Amino acid sequence: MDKLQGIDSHIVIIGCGMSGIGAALKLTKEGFKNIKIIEATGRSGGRIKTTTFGNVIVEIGANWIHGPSKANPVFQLACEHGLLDSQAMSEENQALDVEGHPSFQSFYSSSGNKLTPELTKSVSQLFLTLLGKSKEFILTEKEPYPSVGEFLKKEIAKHAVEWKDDAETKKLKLALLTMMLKLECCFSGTHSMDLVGLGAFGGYKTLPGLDCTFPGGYEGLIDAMMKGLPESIVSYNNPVKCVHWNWSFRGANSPEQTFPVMVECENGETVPANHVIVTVPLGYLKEHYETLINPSLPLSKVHSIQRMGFGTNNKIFLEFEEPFWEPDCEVINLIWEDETPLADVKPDVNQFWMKKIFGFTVLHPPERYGHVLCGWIAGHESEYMETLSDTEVKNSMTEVIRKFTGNPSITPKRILQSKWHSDPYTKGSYSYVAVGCSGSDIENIVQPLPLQETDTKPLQVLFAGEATHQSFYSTTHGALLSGWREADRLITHYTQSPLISQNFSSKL
Ligand code: 6YU
Repeated sequence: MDKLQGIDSHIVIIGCGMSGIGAALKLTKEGFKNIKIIEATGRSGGRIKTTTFGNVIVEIGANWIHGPSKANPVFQLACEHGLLDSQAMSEENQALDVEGHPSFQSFYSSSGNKLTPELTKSVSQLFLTLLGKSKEFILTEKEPYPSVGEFLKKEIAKHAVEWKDDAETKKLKLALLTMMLKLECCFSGTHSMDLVGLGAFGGYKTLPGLDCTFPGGYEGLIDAMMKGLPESIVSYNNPVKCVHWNWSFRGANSPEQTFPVMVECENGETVPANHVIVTVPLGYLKEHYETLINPSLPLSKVHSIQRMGFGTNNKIFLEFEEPFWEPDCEVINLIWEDETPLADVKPDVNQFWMKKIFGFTVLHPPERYGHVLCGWIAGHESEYMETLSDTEVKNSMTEVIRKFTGNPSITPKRILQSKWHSDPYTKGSYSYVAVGCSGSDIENIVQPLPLQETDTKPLQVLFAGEATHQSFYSTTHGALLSGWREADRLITHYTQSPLISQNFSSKL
């Protein structure tokens, strides 16, 4: 193989999200000429999706750059394109390290009271310490319990017996810890922390830098990246039905040429290729792996796709005439006083779905956003919410806010909810390492086809996307790095010289 041959090779990228665009850009910059992106929907960006809500811009999908600092390629690109404000780009912001965890802020309880900082500080500290401990099992390779949830609950129980507080305070502390577990479900994109594998939990790595947002919207980065690609490179509204590989297909325009892979679209179009990079979300892959790839995926890959977790985290935007929160408040946490992590109760999802909301983030600054809150809800309750109308959700939110503030007249003006689970090309929000999984499951999913590459059976189907990144899964930077990784794999395939994307920002 040589580089010239590579430049002429036909490469199809399935999916025009961060990973697919990242792969296409790297290959284009390296001189590859025949690249095509096939995207099921009518837009680029995938789970990066910015929209308007009244007069303001909101994010339906990815919200923050997690760990905006030098090692984060999304941060680097955003800086290069001038998409961040000066505070986000400052050295101080980049140096702050909160280990990926947002701060706990205002705590409203279901009896309409605010909890005191004395109470909330010690409980927050306990939770963060236990969470830190749960990430250490990756080092020992031993798990006292299969899941993060079970470990946290056992530790909470041990601490609770030592508390010297009165019964009411103890109850409030346990209710607070329940809220923190719900927040963690949103963070991990899972229904319950009982589903997240303890041993693998520490495999997710955080980067320094205080999480920041895009003042003009995350999609501004997608637009900027797309400008680096030829306009006709994407075929939109064109869902791929099947990737046929390990065969010999004739090219439509050059019948003398044969290709080992052929992409078949739902509309009947067929696209022959030398290589295909599959970047569809894990949620989609879980539902369609049996028909999406022909011949079928090897069992090692199938088992890992089945084992890995992919859950739902949704947002509910609410606009108000006036704020009911303090001007410096960033997060409003909701504490249901009757809840405890120590009771093993099966929640009634349909009736009490709204109790799964851990709280609301306040969109800052008010000069840009007005008075808008973003509620966060994960898991089955979140998926149930997607079946409700905006009016039904708005009514429930009004009830909850009135109950927690004790103010019977607060009414949101406008509402917008995300629906990631019902999205047929995503089927959820992002991946997590589930009970029984390890980093080797991610490695298995990454493995290109054929598993054993030979001269007669060269590299054909490659896999990228957030769920394929060992330490940054569930993030936009994980997605981008995975796209670069597979582009590098192809570049190396033709040049045989390892190209490592260390100096990525200067190349793109
Ligand atoms: C981040 C954040 N963030 C909130 C919410 C969501 C996500 N993420 P894409 O899906 O983008 O592209 C694939 C394309 O394929 C797509 O366009 C499809 O239409 C297409 N496709 C599918 N089937 C097809 C077919 N058959 N034919 C053709 N095309 C097809 N990430 O960095 N910051 O704040 C958030 C958040 C509500 C839904 C997020 C965040 C995740 C990112 O959005 C996501 O990873 C990337 O955009 C994915 O890009 P991609 O290219 O891989 O797929 C300890 C521990 C815990 C671990 N978790 C901690 C991290 C917390 C994660 N983040 C928090 C969540 C928020 C708020």
